[in-house]
Amino acid sequence: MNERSVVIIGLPESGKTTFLAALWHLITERDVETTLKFHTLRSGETSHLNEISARWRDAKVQDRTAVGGNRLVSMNLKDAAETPVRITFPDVPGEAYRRMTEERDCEPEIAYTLQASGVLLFIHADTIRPPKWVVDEVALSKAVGLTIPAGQEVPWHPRLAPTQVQLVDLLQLLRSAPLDVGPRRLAIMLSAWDKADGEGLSPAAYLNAKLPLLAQYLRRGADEWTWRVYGLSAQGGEYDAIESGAARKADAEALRNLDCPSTRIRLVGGAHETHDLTEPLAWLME
Ligand SMILES: Nc1nc2c(ncn2[C@@H]2O[C@H](COP(=O)(O)OP(=O)(O)OP(=O)(O)O)[C@@H](O)[C@H]2O)c(=O)[nH]1
Ligand SMILES: [Mg+2]
Repeated sequence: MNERSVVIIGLPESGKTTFLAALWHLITERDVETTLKFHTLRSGETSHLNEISARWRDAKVQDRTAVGGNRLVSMNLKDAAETPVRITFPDVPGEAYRRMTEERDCEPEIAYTLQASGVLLFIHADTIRPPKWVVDEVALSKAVGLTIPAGQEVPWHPRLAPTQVQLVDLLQLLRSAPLDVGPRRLAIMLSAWDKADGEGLSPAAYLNAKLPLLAQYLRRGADEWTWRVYGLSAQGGEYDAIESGAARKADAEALRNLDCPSTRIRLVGGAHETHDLTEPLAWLME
C-alpha cells in the first residue's frame, strides 16, 4: 500500500483534534461523497479516533490533547483511481509546537512526524492575537482609568508574540535542520470559520487581512511552500462543553438534530464550498 504521511500542526486549541474527529466520522459513515474513501480497517489503531468522533457527533467540545499523549492515527483510504493509500497523522498537543517556538526544543518522536511530506497548518480564525501598539495600549488603559507606573518594564517572552510571528517561526523551523525535507505542500486551515465568515471575506482575503506577515512570507516563497488556504468549520457552530451538566447550547442542539451529521462540516476553498474534508488531503498527496 502506498504510505503517505501528513502532519497536522498548530498552536494550542487551533482545532486539530476536532478536524480529526470530523474526518473519521466522514470516512466511516460515508453519508456524503468524498474524494478519498474508506478502504480497510486496521485493528487496534482506531480507538482514539472512535472516541473523538463519538464526542464530535454528540456536539461536545474535544478535551485538550494531553502532553505526552500524542497518538499516531492511521486511516486506510483509497483515492479516486481506487489506489489504496494509508495516511498517518499524529494527534499532537499544540503545547509541543508551542515548545518549539518558545524553548527551541522538540521531542524526537515529534521531530520524526514533522518530516511528513504534507503539512496541514491549523489556525483558530477567531483567536488570532494581533500585533499590539504600545501607544494604543496606553490610550486604552487611560480610557478605562488604569494608571501606568512610569518606567515599568515588562520582560519579554516569546509567548507574547503575535500569532503570525509564532506561525512563521514554526514554518521556518520546518525548513531548517533537522526537520527540513525539502519543499513541501502546505494547506492552511482557518478553523472555526463559522465565527469568521460573518466578516464576508474569503479565506485568502482573511489571511491577508488578519495575518499579513504570514501571507507575505508565503507569497514571497523564500521557503518554497506550495500552499493553499481553506476556511474550515469542522463543527458547524458552537458545541457544548464536555463536563457533565454543562449548559446545552442552542447551536449544538440544532447541529445534533441534523439528519446527516457530516453536513455540519463546511470547508470553504477558493470559490466553492464542500463537506469533503478529504479534499485538502488528496491535494497534499498529489
Ligand atoms: N465554533 C467552532 N469552534 C471550533 C471549531 N473547531 C474547533 N473549535 C473549537 O476550538 C477549540 C479547540 O479545538 P481542538 O480541536 O481541541 O484543538 P486542538 O488544536 O486539538 O487543541 P490542543 O489539543 O490543545 O492542541 C475547542 O473549543 C473547539 O470547540 C469549529 O468548527 N467551530
Ligand atoms: Mg487536540
